[in-house]
Amino acid sequence: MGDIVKIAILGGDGFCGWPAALHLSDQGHDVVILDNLSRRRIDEELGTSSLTPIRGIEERLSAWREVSGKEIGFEHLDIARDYEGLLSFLQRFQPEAVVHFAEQRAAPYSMKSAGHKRYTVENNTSATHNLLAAIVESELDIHVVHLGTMGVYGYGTAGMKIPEGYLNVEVPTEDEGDNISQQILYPSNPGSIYHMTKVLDQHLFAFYAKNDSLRITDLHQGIIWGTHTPQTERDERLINRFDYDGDYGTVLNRFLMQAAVGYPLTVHGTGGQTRAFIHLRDMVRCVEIALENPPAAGERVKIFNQMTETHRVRDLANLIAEISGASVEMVPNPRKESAENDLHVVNETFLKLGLKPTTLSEGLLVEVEETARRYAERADLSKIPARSLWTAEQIAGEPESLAVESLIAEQSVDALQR
Ligand code: NAD
Ligand code: USQ
Repeated sequence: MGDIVKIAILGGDGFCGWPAALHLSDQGHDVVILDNLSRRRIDEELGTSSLTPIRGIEERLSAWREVSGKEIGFEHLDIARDYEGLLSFLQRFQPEAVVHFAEQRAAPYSMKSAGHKRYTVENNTSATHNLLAAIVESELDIHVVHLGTMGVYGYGTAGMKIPEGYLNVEVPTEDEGDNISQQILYPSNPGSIYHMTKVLDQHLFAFYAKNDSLRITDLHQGIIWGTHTPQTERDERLINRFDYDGDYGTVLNRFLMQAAVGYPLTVHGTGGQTRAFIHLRDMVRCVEIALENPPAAGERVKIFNQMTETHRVRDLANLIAEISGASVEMVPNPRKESAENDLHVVNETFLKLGLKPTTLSEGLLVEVEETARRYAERADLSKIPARSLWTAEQIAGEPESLAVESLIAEQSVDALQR
């Protein structure tokens, strides 16, 4: 982006939002973070914390000021529950763009109990809907860039590459030979309540783009790996979060952390699940590219597949075991998901717009593992196993201790909502 742009980062204290805010500020944009710090409270609820020693938001911001000479604003605001606060912020700051990261993003957390399901649906859909309604009420022209997920599609191929959001279909009419061609949203097939909220988001976006001509880009992102960006590395006080626990840790970073602390790599089921991945550094670059290429008013929602490569879980485990000497353990899959799947995805838009993918390399894997080793003494190994079970049958088959854990979890999420 050539010009200085006013950008609000919703969820800018999180794993993706923080490095994205630093990257955009580094480029000279006027950045304000909105966050209710719920992710930090969820760490308390789960009795876990980032492996890396993340600083409080105020210390983060003053460190950035000191290191870069640049100012990032901060508003402590709950986007899902404080509509008036959000509207008044938009009217005051008048951003040209909003990047929306502010949702509960862990599939296992969303499946822990009825309370966690309800919290995730209410938080995520209200956050998204409040934003859209507030933009309309403010009468401002704001480009919304939302972080969605590859998981809205499910992880099948249906014999074709998964397109970027829309599927061409031919509908037979009653007149023989007279078919109608149209594009529809690719059929959704979410695998968790969390992923399901991103499906609901898609429909909210489609409605507001059609009805109010809002300009919206939805980034269907794969699993992030890596932990640093050039900005977060500039000072230890700017360090990014590193989730490794069974609810929030994602597979590749978890395996690298497990290798670093000498814990067997926890492959769920057969490890035949194929998933899409993208490095954290490419994520911030993709957000920048999306901001530079907004849809026109009246155009339908732009959907980009934000991923650079696909890998099978057991192949990742074997690769990391080879590099690090870690052992691999096949554990019963706590989720309800296909034992094996192939995944082929179109990701041409970002490549055409200049993304140079940072693909999996031994050097980068070792870099993450070294970060994990540096902070290994902060790890609580009892938090590594994934304990969130997807179905009543799985829960019925578990020892009583886990059922009690689920009850305690239900009570603590109630406390979070209050
Ligand atoms: P995160 O949990 O680290 O960050 C989310 C941030 O949003 C947190 O700081 C949290 O406090 C804030 N937040 C949540 N609800 C809020 C509310 N109601 N009001 C204000 N702030 C709120 O998650 P992340 O890994 O940074 O993910 C960011 C986004 O990217 C999510 O929407 C997620 O679905 C998407 N995404 C993440 C990944 C990944 O691998 N991490 C992959 C694909 C998509
Ligand atoms: N898995 C293991 N062992 C582990 C952890 C995970 O085998 O120790 C497996 C899971 O069973 C699953 C796969 O690895 O098959 C991916 O799990 P994950 O926790 O890395 O990713 P997921 O739950 O899909 O969620 C993450 C982010 C979410 C984002 C999504 C992108 O938390 O916010 O939307 O990745 S995607 O997967 O493309 O839908």
